[in-house]
Amino acid sequence: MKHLLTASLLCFACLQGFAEDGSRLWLRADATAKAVVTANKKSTTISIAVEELQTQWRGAAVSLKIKNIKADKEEFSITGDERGITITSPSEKGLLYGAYHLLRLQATNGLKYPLNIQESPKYNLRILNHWDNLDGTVERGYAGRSIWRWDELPAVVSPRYKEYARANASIGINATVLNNVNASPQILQSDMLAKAKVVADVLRPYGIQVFLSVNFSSPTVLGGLPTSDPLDAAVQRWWKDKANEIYKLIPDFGGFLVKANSEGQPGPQDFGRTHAEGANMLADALKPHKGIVMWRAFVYSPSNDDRAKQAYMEFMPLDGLFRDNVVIQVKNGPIDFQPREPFSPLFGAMHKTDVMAEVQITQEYLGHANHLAFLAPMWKEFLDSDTYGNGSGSPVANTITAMAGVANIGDETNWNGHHFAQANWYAFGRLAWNPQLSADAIADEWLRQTFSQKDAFVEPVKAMMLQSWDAVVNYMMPLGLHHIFAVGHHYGPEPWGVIPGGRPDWQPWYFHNADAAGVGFNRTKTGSDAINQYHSPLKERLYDIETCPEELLLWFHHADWNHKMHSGRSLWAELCYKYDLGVQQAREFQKVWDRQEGALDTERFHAVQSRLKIQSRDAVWWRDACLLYFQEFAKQPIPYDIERPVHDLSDLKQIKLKISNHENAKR
Ligand code: BDP
Repeated sequence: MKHLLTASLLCFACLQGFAEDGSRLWLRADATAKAVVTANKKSTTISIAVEELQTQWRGAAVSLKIKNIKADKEEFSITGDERGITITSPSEKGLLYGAYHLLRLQATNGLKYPLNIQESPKYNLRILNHWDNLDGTVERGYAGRSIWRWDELPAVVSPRYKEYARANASIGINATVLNNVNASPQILQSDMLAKAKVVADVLRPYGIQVFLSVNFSSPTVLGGLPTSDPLDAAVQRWWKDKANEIYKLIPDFGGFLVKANSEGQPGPQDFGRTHAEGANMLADALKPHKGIVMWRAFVYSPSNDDRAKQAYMEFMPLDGLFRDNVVIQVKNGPIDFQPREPFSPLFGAMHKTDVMAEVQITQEYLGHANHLAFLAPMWKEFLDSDTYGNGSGSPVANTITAMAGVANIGDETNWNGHHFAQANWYAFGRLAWNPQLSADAIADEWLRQTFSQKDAFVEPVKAMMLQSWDAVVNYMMPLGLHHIFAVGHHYGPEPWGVIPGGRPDWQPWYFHNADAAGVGFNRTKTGSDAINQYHSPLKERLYDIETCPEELLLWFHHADWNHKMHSGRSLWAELCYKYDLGVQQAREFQKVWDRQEGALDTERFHAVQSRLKIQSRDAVWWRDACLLYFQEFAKQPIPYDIERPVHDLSDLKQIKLKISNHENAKR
C-alpha cells in the first residue's frame, strides 16, 4: 500500500514536471490558473503581480489599484468577496506584496470572505545579509557555494537571481547585502560594481534594494591613498567619488554595511577616530543619494573586560553623535548568535540613534544544515523581551527600526541545505514584516505551502518545529551556558577546548568557568557586573539568583553545583536532565517524522529523515561530552534514571572535524 501511494505521489510530481528537491521553496502552487486580473497602472513590478495572480489565483477577478501614490509606502489592503477582489496600495511594491498575501491565504486555506485586510510592515528595512565572499565561498554557509556567480557576471545572469528575488518578495524582504561583512575591498572595484549593477537590475522589479559591505581601508587598498583616516579630506573625497560612481550604475542603491574594528577588520580607531566619526564620513558620502550606513556594533576590543559588555561600553557614549542616515546594527545577544542569549543591552538603551537588529538565519551555532532548528521561537523570545527602555512595555520589537538576517542561502538545489532550514528564511521575512505573528502561525503557513495541507501532517510536524530550538538548546547549552563549541567550525562540543595563544574570550573556559564550586559566568556585582547595563527592574531580577530566569542562569551567575533549582533538583542534576531531555526530544523528532512516510514525496522525506538521524547522534555526542566534562568538576554521579553516557570523554576529546568553513582562526 505504502509503495503504491509513494509511486502515485512520485507520478504526480512527474506529471507536474517537478523534481521534489525543494527548489521551489514555499512557492509550490500550481500555475495553471486563468484568473482575470486588471491594474490601473503599468510597470514591471505590477506585471509581476498580475502574472502571479493570473497563473495561480483560483477565485474571482482581481483588480490592482494604486491610490495616493507614494513609492516608499509598502502597505496594502485587500477587500472584496466571491464576486470580485481589490488590492489597493500607494506603491507598486505594495501591490506585489498584496498579491503574494492573497496567494498565501489561498495556499494555506486562509481565505475568509468578505476580505477586509489591511497590512503594513512594522519596519521599512527588512534585509538579508549574505556572508558571501567574492571567490564564491560563503562564511558560515552550509548550503553550498554563493548564489552570486561573480566570475560569470555581468555577461551571464543566473536564473536563480530572479527566483531568489521572487522568494524574498513573497515574504516581504526588501533589501539584500550581497557580500560578506568581512569585506574584500575589491567589491568596490569598477568591474565588480558593473556586476553588482546587473544583479540589482534583476532584483529591482521585485522591490529589492541592493547594499554592499565595505572595507574601511578601501581608500588605501583600492585608491592608493596613504591613509583611510575618516577625517582626511582626500579619504572623504574618495568615498564621495565612489558613492557617485555606484549611484550612476545603481540609482536606488541602498548603502553600506560596515564591520569596523572588529575581529581584525580595519576601522576608524586605527586612526584614533571613533565609530561615529567613521560612520558619519560614509554617511556624508551617501546622503546626497539617500543612502544609509548600517554600522555594526559587533565589536570587542582586546580589553580584559567581559566581552558581553563591550559593545555597550563602546557605543553608548556615542549616542546622539551619529548622522541621521546611520543605523547601528546590533546582534540579538551581547555575545555572538549563541543557541540562547539574553537580548543585547544596547536595545532600548540608545535613545538618539537608530538601532536595527541582526539575527542569524544560517545555523552557525545551531547544528549547521544538519540539525532541524526552527528559529521563529528564538526570534520571538528576543523581539518580545521587555527592555524597559521607556518604562515597562518596551519590547525589543518596539526599540528597533529595521531587521537584518544573516542569510542561509547557497547554490544547493534546495537553497538552504536542510529542507526545514527554508522555514527560517521564511520566518525571518514574515517576522520582519510583522513581529507580532506567532511562531505557531508562521510554522503553520510554511508547512501548508511547502509540504501539505493535511492536518494529520501539519499538526505533529508543526509541534516538532516549535520544540526544535528548545531541543537544540537543551542538548548543546542549557541553562544559559554559552560558547562551549568546538574551536573554529562551531559544530560539535568542546567545553575543554584551548586555542593556543588565542584571546581569553575565545576560550570556552572563559565562558563556562567550571570549577569545584560551580559553573557559569558571574555577571553580577561580584563579577563583571554586565547586568548593570540593563534597565530596572529587569536588572534587579537578573542580579538575584532566585529570580533570574533559569534558562539564563549560567549566563548571569556562577552557580553552586548544589544550587536548588525550581524543580527541586540540584543544578548538577538539572543540567543532566536538560542535556538528556534534548536527546529525548531529538529522538522524538525522528518518530514524528517516520510516521509521516507516505504523507509526502519520498525525496524530501528521506532527505529530512537522514538529517534527523545525524541530529540524534549529535545530540548524544553533545550530552556525553558536556556531562562527562562538567562531571570532572561537579564530582557527582549522573542521576541514575538518566541514560548512561555511551562515549568516553578521552575519545570525544580526540574528535577533530574537518569542516571547511572559510574560517579565519576566530572563535
Ligand atoms: C561570528 C562568526 C564570524 C563572523 C562574525 C561577525 O563566527 O564568522 O565574521 O560573527 O558577525 O559569529 O562578524
